[in-house]
Amino acid sequence: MTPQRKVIITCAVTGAVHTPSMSPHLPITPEQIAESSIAAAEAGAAIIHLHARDPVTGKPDQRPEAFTPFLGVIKKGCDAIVNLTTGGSPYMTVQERMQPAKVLKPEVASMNMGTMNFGLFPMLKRFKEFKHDWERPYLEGSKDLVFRNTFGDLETVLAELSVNDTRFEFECYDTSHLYNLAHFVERGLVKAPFFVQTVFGILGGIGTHPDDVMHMKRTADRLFGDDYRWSVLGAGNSQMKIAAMAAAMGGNVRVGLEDSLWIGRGKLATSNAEQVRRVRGILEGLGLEIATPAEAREILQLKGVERVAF
Ligand code: KMH
Ligand code: ZN
Repeated sequence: MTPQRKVIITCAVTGAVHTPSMSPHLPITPEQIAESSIAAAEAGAAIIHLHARDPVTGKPDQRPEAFTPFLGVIKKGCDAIVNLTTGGSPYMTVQERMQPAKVLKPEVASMNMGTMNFGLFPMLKRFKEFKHDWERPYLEGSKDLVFRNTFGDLETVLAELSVNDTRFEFECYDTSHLYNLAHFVERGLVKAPFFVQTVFGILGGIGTHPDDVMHMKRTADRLFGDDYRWSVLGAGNSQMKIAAMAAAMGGNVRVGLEDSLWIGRGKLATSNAEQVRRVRGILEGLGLEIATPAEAREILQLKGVERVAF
């Protein structure tokens, strides 16, 4: 990994892991998603990772039309890089999951690098009351859920999005996912510099121990050398610890309410911007500088905002 002079902060503003009853601060409507994204960008996030939800029920919605109402507002309101999910929710098909990025041609789209279990059900221990019918079965159902990302699926996503020069946030939840990525690099389907988001603390993926972080970094260093740019995402209460650890080793960081609802022990974050400000404080405390969107575009060699389709 080439250590960078500046650190890229990604903010994942709503996601599909948490449900509306878990926090009144989780952005749901297009207005809330747009407002929260712009505030996160103003706080220092260079990349905004986006999912969409039904404005009434808060259920993940992967129709491109669900994204367009907030994308225009975000584009007008800040110069942050928009990163669209192709993960959607683990309940959706890959074809469904790919549609927003295919139609809207963002600078960056996420890509989940392997089939895995994706256990959301442990959250039922903490959250017991739900406002919407879909929330409890959504969490319970994850016991028997397979988050499908076969080699065929990955090939399809790579092929169909690369034609638009969309680049990827390669989400790697375990060491095998790094090897899957290495396979596509070897076949010439992924070009340097590529952005590797190592994900810690999802039940079904690697844990959150410092040894886990080191192991993912060492493996990525060995497989990719200087060809990759490293970022980390710690789920739940590991978010800031993992960000600090990786930043101290030259990595980039991702925060946001998609990954954690918290800002301290038992204390809900009141906004995405609050988490961005917190991680920014950690980074600056370590003597690191924050990358602007323009600098992040250069580091990741992105096509530029003028070439998106929204
Ligand atoms: N929710 C994160 C653990 C995606 O959108 O492609 C991973 C994620 C997946 O962001
Ligand atoms: Zn996501």
